[in-house]
Amino acid sequence: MRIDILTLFPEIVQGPLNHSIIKRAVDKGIVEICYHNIRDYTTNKHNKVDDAPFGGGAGMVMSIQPIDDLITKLKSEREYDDIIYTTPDGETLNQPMANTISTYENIIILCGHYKGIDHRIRDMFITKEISIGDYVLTGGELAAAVITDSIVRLLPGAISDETSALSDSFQDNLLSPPVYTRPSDYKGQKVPDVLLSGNFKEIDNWRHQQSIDRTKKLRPDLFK
Ligand code: 6GU
Repeated sequence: MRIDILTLFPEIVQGPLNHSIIKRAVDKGIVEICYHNIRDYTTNKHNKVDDAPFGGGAGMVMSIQPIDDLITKLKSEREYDDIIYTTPDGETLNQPMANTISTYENIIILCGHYKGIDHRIRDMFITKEISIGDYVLTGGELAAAVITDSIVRLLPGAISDETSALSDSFQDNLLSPPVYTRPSDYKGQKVPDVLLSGNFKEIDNWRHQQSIDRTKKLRPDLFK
């Protein structure tokens, strides 16, 4: 898979993705993540990439020209399955969305910043608009990192234990059961006996019941 990320602040997106499982997936060649600085594409002689909104009002709007040139160049080089724009008014990211996007070959993620992008870019190019929740961030960069993380960890080979991604919270609309590791007794706080029993059928049953109980209690909206 190839992910092209278009942003005025590449460092913000790169930071969270340059560690752990996602970094390893990049190093193994499972995914290619290409960062593009929109400022490199402006034809403005002062390197400007934004301007005041027509009609007035506070804040700046990202200009159409550099984004148009960058997306047009990328589209001339390969076909994209989706061109995503990160925005608080998009569809809220969830696990089924991440699952679907993880099956794609090439995607673009365009990060909004300031007041957003000139709306004509959305009309011309954007095929999907994604928000990561009902709160406002300074820009779409952290959202792009979240979306990318949720996709890349699902790619075959990204997580060493193949079954691990499928048993995540949300994959079956159930939260994960509690987990423990050594020591089994820490200052008198003990791990549930069943996990030390060696009886794997009982352990499976216990974990499943814990998932159901925790989902009912913590996320009744997920429980159907
Ligand atoms: Cl995608 N962008 C911004 N700026 N804020 C957000 C968001 C995106 N998702 C939730 N809040």
